[in-house]
Amino acid sequence: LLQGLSESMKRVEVTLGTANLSSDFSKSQRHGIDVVLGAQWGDEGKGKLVDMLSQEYDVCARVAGGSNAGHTIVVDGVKYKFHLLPSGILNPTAVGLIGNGVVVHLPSFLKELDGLAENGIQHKGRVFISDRAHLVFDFHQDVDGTLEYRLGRHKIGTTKKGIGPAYASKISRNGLRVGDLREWDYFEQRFRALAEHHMQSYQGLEIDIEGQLEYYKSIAPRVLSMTCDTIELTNKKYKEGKKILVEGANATMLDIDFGTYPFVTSSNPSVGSVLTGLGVSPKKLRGIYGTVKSYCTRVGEGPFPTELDTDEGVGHHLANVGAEFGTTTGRPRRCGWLDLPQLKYSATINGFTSLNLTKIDVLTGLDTISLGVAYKHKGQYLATMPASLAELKDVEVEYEIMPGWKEDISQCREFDDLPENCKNYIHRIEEIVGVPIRWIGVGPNRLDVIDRG
Ligand code: 2SA
Ligand code: GDP
Ligand code: MG
Repeated sequence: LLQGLSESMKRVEVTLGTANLSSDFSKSQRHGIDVVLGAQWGDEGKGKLVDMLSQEYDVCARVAGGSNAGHTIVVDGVKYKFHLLPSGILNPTAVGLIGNGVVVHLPSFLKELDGLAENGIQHKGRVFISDRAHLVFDFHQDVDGTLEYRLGRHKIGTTKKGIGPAYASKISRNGLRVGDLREWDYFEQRFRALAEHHMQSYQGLEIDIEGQLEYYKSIAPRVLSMTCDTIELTNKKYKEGKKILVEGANATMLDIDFGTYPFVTSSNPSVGSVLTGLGVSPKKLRGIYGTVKSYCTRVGEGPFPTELDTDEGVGHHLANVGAEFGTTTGRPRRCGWLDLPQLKYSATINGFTSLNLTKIDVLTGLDTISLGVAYKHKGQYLATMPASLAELKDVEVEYEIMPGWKEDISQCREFDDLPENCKNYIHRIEEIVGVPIRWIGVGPNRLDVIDRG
């Protein structure tokens, strides 16, 4: 009996440990940089929040990752897909910054800019790229594919956009940066050395060095016209009282340090990258908005404790109603129930001031909704997210089962318009995670959102 009691007390501690909702200090008037981050495994709907918020911001910045990211925004039924550019660029008065922490594949960057122009979105003079941002070359993408191929059934499931190999060049100190294009001889010499190094390291890899150099020489003037010291620019804008929004890419569980290593990306998509990828002091941060899908998805390999089979039942419902396909690669996303031990871990790391709960409309029609509230391993409750993949693969998730709702909620614009069972689900998440849910997404369109202000 005593053992049972102590187990259930532990369970209460694990699930309700942070039941007091911390206040959202970002609502205060203090001037500061606001940040939108992914709280799960990505694709939570960060782009949509950034697009909504950006209407009130002067600067929107990307700070980490590269063209692996994919943000879909729907405005008046028109879909926009962003990979390298900040989604906030849709605000015609906002400036878009690509910070020093981003790795940039220039052909993709220029293509995305041209795509904007084709859609009638004027970007001249509004896009700036850091001279310190590292370059992703085509051969980095080839190497990404080769490494995945070599791993066979142990592959990471990368987007093959060359992200890992480009960050590897950066860390190995033989990478090239956007600003290197300013001094052609230096660029050429370092490019030749980097290309040779890769050809020596990967048998069979062929790089058309002369063709690549010719291409980079030809685009250099266009790229350099948008290149600047974004550290200086950001801090100057901050000083002038301009409103700055950071658009996180990927998500905390894909973080190279905090995620399910090695099934992660090669950057820090959590809050730290705002400092290292933009060059601002932590004292300047204000709102840290964690974006959370009302269920969980993951694209690529790696452990996923609350995963469901997407061929049938609820998993099939989530994948289909939620249209869960990768924005960059079109791959089907894996789906499962909302995982609160994971979300609490993410909230601890990032210090979310409020949450943006998206896609709750996708849960409409389910008879019951399961909420993952605790992890157990070998019969014992776990207080933290295990670092060991073997342990994480083996965790048993304890669920609370809540009644669902059938009413169409897509037109709801006030919290009180939502069905009682939907409100209970939201309240339970807040109670367990201890962070207020400010935004609730009820559809993909810009206006399909409840803002509890
Ligand atoms: P990479 O390419 O080296 O960063 O891949 C390493 C892991 O990171 C995952 N990853 C992502 N997960 C979710 N969304 C991402 N962006 C696209 C999207 C993905 C797509 O918005 O849908 O289209 O497939 C993204 N980018 C990287 C990846 O799956 C690996 O697990
Ligand atoms: P991101 O990478 O976090 O920006 O997210 P993605 O754009 O990759 O994936 C999120 C998808 O969900 C996009 O297709 C959005 O249009 C869509 N979406 C965002 N919020 C909502 C919502 O509240 N309801 C529904 N049904 N779709 C949403
Ligand atoms: Mg995405």
